[in-house]
Amino acid sequence: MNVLILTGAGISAESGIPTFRGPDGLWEGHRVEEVATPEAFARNPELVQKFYNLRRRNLLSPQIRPNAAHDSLAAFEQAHQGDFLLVTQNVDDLHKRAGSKKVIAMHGELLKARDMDTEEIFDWRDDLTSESVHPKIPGRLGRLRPHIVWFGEMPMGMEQIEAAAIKADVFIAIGTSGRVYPAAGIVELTPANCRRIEINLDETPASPRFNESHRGAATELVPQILQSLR
Ligand code: BV8
Repeated sequence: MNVLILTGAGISAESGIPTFRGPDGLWEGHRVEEVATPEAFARNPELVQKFYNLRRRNLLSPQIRPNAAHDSLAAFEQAHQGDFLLVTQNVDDLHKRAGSKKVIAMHGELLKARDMDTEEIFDWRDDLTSESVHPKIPGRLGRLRPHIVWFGEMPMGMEQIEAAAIKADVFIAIGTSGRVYPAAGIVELTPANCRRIEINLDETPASPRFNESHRGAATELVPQILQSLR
């Protein structure tokens, strides 16, 4: 049984990381679509770097930890015989910290930085500023950006994601509002006989595309539904 999982901000909400489009979905009065763009970064790099520096610091604070939904996905992958792929839209590292191995962070990773010219990618846990120095070239200053996929940029791993979608027997979308493409379109790529399951607190624009929509919190429903697949 080939299993494909797609997670969104809702799976990290109970770990204390705010979602994008909930009541607290604004950042300093900006919608994520306004700040997370190459244009915003070109126009006001300090504002965009600050947006990510604050989120990176928050992610690294001790009270932010994987929750039962992250943990149950890692345990399921460990025990699963067939193909398994976990695609996340989240830029936090909670799936990796929970022990998930086959993870594609299709919108990038908050704890990585990328050189804007050489495209080199580095682990990065500090603030990123215009003074940040290339880890291997001491004289190279201010050419580092967050390794994040902004609106208008191509998500990571799309070929691998599409290859997994077309042969999925089970597709589970967890804690995503189904508003951002191409992530929200992955469900459409799964075969007609694929069991499509949505786990979300609320109805979403994508709900009609699923065979089963389970309403409730990820920490409660994800362990239950994964258990039923064993
Ligand atoms: C691209 C990184 C083209 C930044 C993000 C059609 C096709 C293709 C593109 C488009 C299209 N139509 C429009 C577009 C453009 C755009 C787009 O989709 N715009 C939207 C707003 C309409 N897409 C893009 O720009 C993408 N790129 O298309 O490139 C291209 C083609 C060729 C060559 C070059 C380029 C890039 C999109 C990626 C943008 N980056 N993130 C950052 O994180 O700062 S997107 C951002 O939104 C986050 O990654 C986030 O993950 C993502 C989606 O949000 P969700 O994860 O779903 O979170 P949300 O808050 O919305 O919802 C949370 C859900 O959880 C809710 O439903 C809630 O009910 C639920 N929940 C809450 N608590 C719980 C819970 N559920 C269970 N338990 C709980 N406890």
